Amino acid sequence: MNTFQEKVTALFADHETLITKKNYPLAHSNGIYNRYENPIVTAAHTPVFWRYDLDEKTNPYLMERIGMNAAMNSGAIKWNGKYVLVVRVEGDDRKSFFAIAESPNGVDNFRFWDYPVTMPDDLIPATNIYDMRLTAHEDGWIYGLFCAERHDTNAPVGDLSSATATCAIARTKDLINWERLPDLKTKSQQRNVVLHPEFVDGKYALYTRPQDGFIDTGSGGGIGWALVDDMTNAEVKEEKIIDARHYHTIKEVKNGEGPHPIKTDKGWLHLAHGVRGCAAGLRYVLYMYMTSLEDPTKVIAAPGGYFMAPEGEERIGDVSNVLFTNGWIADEDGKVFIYYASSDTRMHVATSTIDRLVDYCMNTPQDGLTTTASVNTLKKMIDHNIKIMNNK
Ligand code: M1P
Repeated sequence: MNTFQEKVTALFADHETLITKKNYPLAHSNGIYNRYENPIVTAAHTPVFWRYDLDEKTNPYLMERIGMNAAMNSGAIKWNGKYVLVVRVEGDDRKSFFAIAESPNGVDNFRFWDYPVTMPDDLIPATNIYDMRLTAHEDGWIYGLFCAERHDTNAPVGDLSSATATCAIARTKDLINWERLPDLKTKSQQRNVVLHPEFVDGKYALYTRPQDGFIDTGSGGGIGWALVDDMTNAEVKEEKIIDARHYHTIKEVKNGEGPHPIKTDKGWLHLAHGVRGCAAGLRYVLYMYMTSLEDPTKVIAAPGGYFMAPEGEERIGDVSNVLFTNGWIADEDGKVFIYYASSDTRMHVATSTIDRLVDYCMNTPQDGLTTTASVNTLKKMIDHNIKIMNNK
């Protein structure tokens, strides 16, 4: 029989083995990006001392006292030379909180900081907060925009499920001390709101996602755009849809901006999620688009279909059939680390380059919105390729 101390030592050793496991790109790639063998952050990556009381007097059976259920939808930023994720950790109690995990290389060895983020409350405290998008804005602050969820006070008595979604705003200079600013004022509910990294016409620019209800976007037509004067009292007065939803596409039911777009010499590169309904429920996939440098509200490239969809183990989890992203990092050399969560359960990375992603956006055929259009697009490529194959 192992002693208490031996069991503690084994727990730490197993944890260390897990978080230091090397991660390699999968052999197969579609030429656009590389997936990796292992998830990069999971609930099991959270420190042992978050989950176990290590005192034999108060925990003689060495039981897990505070269970962690998931490590998912993470904001990302390169910080002091490290690849840093603001992970949405969800406890067994269904409450999400933010915690920072950093890696020296962006693909493995993600290690959580000792303490989770202490996020100050807004005037009306939220029940749950999640899905932070990080923006190092040209004003010098790092902003974190995230969803604040509260019980809907207008719900009928006994309805303990209806909730409201609001965009919460905080800012920091060191990722440790966060200043909470008032929640975004808008006419509708909002989730997936993202701050553009540059001023536009001297104002802060937001990607929004107006929604009629907590789940249903309803009349909210897609990803919106709004200019606000001041992030310390942000209010959306006018909002226009820049990336609309369409019938029978991967973003028929809803869509939402992922991380803030990356600036390239060809335009702003966007990563987003699109949702459609099917007999198995909602299916979340990732897609891309580009907007103009001169007018960031103008879409200049819209590759048809999805960029990434759940595969293998990614398909299964707390909310199955979901890929979601709210973080990516572009290195100086053009390498891009795409951080995505699968099925509201675990975090993964895929790597690509700015050049490849721009090529993907500019040269993938658009969705023609009908079968006839899709078949015509396919036939064009076949004609072209048959000519090439015959000339060999
Ligand atoms: O469960 C899938 C996702 O559902 C929501 O995304 P959206 O607002 O687009 O519907 C969010 O709750 C997100 O956290 C979650 O991953």
